[in-house]
Amino acid sequence: MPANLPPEYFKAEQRYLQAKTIKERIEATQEMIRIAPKHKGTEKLLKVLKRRLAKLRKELEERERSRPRGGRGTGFAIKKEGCAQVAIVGLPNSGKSTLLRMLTSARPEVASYPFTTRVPVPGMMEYEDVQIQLIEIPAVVEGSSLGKGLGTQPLSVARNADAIALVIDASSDPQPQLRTLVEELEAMGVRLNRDPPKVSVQKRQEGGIDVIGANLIEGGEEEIKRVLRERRIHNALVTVEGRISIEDLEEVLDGSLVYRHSFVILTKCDSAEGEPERLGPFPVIRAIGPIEELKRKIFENLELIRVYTKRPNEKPSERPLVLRKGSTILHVARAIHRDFELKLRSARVWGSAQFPGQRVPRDYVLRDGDVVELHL
Ligand SMILES: Nc1nc2c(ncn2[C@@H]2O[C@H](COP(=O)(O)OP(=O)(O)OP(=O)(O)O)[C@@H](O)[C@H]2O)c(=O)[nH]1
Ligand SMILES: [Mg+2]
Repeated sequence: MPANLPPEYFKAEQRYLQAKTIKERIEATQEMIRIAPKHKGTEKLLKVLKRRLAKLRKELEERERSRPRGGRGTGFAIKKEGCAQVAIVGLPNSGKSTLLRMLTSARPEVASYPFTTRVPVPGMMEYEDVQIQLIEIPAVVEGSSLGKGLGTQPLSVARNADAIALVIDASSDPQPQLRTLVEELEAMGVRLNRDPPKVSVQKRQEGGIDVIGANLIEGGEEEIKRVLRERRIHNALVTVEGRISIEDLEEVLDGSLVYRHSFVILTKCDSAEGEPERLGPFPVIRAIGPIEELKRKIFENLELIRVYTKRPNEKPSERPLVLRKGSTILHVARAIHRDFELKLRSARVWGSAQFPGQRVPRDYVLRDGDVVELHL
């Protein structure tokens, strides 16, 4: 425990220990994070507190979701429509509403003062034959995850979305804007463009704790067992498939993290020059030029594909199945009906195949626009 924590920190800790409700525990933890000095010596402490915060928020979210109707929900969640829900997240005045107006028929107010948009605003982006739901999230500022600005609710809507568009104003330095957005989302347990740690934990009735691939985790088998026992897990099979840290394992066990695909949309490009192609791990789309082109880039960056199914000697379906990039014939079968996966004998593909109607194996990876005929 670092020795240089101020007395108020311990008072907040006391409040945490005596808290009776999740909300009180969240508030006390936020207070502890706010008070703790930020330097190398407190890095670990802050990490633990932030993880605790994310876990408490998840508990609260789950409790509110399971509450019967008429109870006081967050009142903020937005029903998913279309084939993907994309949250538009940015600092105040970054041009989120302007973007939403360009891409959808939603009409949020645009104004030059901050926090014009105060509740999430959904709109449907129609691109060729698909519909993508965009939601403008009320502005995020440094400390939103601790309740500053419009608080944590907007960020929890973003957490629920399928993908996140980070809106960056090109007329000022992109890096600090990006840092704030990523840090606030991280504090809410949202990891952007990162793969989940390659570890699985299967609880079981007996047999103690077995670990496969213990050498891939720092501290090895002993550390893994300690972390599991701390959480009262005494019987489990742990499979580690890639190099991970003990913190990764703790996060998997706490189940408080979500992993989301994300990209940057640069706004106000009219008043800036030489914007980058990428910002760190994020591809960059410039919000300039023909709208249809902008929609295409957004669709491409969602890493989705459209697949049209057909029956023998018939025309392909008009509405596509929308699947993740990398999906195979088997995913198509599964998306149509669970039975199809078992009954599938062969398949033919038009589009990406070497010749039209080529027979392909079940693990054939499809591309956007492919036509698929399944034979059962
Ligand atoms: N020059 C220029 N100004 C823009 C552009 N997009 C938005 N603006 C201006 O930036 C200001 C804020 O735009 P909004 O679209 O309301 O921004 P917002 O991110 O929704 O703002 P909040 O909802 O308050 O967080 C307005 O004065 C807009 O006219 C752009 O592409 N170029
Ligand atoms: Mg707005």
